[in-house]
Amino acid sequence: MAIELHTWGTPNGRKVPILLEELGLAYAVHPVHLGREEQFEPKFLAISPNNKIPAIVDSDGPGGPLSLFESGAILIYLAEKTGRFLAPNGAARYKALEWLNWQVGGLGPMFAQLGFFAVRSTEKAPLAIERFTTEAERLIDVMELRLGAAAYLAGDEYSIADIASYPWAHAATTYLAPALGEVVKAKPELQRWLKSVGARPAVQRGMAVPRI
Ligand SMILES: N[C@@H](CCC(=O)N[C@@H](CS)C(=O)NCC(=O)O)C(=O)O
Repeated sequence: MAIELHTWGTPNGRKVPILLEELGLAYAVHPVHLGREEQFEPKFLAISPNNKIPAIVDSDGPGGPLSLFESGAILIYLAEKTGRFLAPNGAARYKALEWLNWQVGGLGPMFAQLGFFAVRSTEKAPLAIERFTTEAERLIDVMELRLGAAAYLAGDEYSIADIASYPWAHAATTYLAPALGEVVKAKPELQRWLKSVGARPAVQRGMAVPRI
């Protein structure tokens, strides 16, 4: 049976389809239109009580159907279900979890706040824009430093940490470009990584989900 994926076309929404594409798992997409507030509908809240995408339902879960929200939990679950993109033990596993948590707790929320204050809001709050621009630039510097020391975020291997971070790093060059300008262009290691991860066919297919 296919995995049911509830998502929308935002950076957080694209992490799970990228992994599903990488794994070649069958999945059915259920778009949750955020602009129409479908994330507050009772049938979605039943699987994602925090009213945020992404969420999945796997009818073939451990001991029966399993619903999950929070992209980090979903990526770990799918990686462990298939034994791919997350080392089963050892330092490589913890490095991947470290950078995955860095994305979920840092890169995602800070970039999202930057998008809200600097791009989407019609009212411009200078202090908030300055705060989140500085923080976004700091996180970009952290990523540049890490990718100068390792091919991928977790080390030598492409992992769920890269999958989680790619849609947000990509957003820094597209949706967030009005706020961040040429900042990413000046980071050669980040550019190398963006090119290499973005060239993967599964990443390209996942980034196009959901098709509306
Ligand atoms: N920590 C969550 C963040 C998810 C998230 O922020 N999703 C946003 C879209 S990018 C959302 O569903 N927003 C709807 C809302 O807040 O009402 C994750 O990684 O899954």
